[in-house]
Amino acid sequence: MIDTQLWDGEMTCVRHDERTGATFVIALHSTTLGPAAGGTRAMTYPSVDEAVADARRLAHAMSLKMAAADLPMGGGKSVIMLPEPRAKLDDGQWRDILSVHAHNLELLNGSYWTGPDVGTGSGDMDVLARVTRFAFGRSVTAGGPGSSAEATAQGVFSAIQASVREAGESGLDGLRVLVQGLGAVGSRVASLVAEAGARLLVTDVDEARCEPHVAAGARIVPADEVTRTECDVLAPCATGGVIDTDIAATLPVRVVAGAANNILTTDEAERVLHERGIIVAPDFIANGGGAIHLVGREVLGWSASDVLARTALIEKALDDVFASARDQRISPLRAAAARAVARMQP
Ligand code: NAD
Ligand code: PPY
Repeated sequence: MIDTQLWDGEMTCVRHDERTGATFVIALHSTTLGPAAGGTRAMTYPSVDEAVADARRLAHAMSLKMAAADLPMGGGKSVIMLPEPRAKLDDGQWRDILSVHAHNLELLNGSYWTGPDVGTGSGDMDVLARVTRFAFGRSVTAGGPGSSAEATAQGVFSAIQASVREAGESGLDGLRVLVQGLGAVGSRVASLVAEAGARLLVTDVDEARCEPHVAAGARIVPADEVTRTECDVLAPCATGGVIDTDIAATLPVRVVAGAANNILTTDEAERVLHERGIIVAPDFIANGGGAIHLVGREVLGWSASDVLARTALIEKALDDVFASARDQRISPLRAAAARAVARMQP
């Protein structure tokens, strides 16, 4: 049973496609600042309810992200609940799934624009864009701005720098930074923090992704020991939902700042971390570089260097959020959400 009570967003569309076996969920959280936008996540889920809940949580985060970055878009997200893991689908099945999704986008006629997310990439946006205009993030060869990973990683690095200063450090030199997930974003974040003098710890379920960093001096942490590993900064760059209330009570770190959306599972986890004096960079600000890249390049006509300049402002945005949280004696997450919501008023 889909819960209609516990979400303050505008609309959720759910479509099951018998032929491909995929279920499509498109959540439009807010269109106050502009058309809803947010990536398409394609993966398996235990149930449609969980796919809907994920789409709604992610769409909410997109509204906050757009408002926090001062971008003229609202928040939305698509989830494609796959019949089997992506790696088990053949190219034909995947093309059919994308073709249904392109039709969904056409039906929404610009109220929602998509882009890449977990399980989709620039090449998939190229496929969608053959049918619909409402896809951001096509590859450079297809005339698009290409991957947002570089901008996201730069923004996360800025967020880590602001957060360690808030924790009383002058910089990253000598600090232990654990990067969880060494994909498109995490591998770049790992390189940036290592270049800044941090002692790098890395983990990925795919151990081969750790190898280049280990060769450059990083230490591997087993994937299931991440939240028990003592370090100065934990940078979750794999999936969300890393820190629940129990983990928050014991997490042996000083700072949490990463790329994943919705790193904390509950408000209670946030309260516990705040009470313990752990600095948490709101993820909808820390990972805003991707949205700045996509909306900046595709809607606002920015160059790559405009995008980098805007992404660098994430550091100042977080300085302001931390200062306002201190003044009001609330957590940075609450201070950041209050600012974003204030910007979202019609
Ligand atoms: P990616 O798929 O390229 O990389 C994810 C990596 O995490 C992979 O190497 C995977 O093996 C690893 N991983 C998955 N589960 C893990 C686990 N439990 N423990 C350790 N490693 C695990 O994804 P990405 O583009 O690098 O994005 C990383 C995160 O940042 C995602 O949560 C994404 O939603 C978020 N994000 C990305 C962007 C962007 O521009 N790419 C923008 C905003 C937010
Ligand atoms: C995200 O940043 O979490 C995304 O979903 C990427 C995105 C950003 C803006 C428009 C479309 C996709």
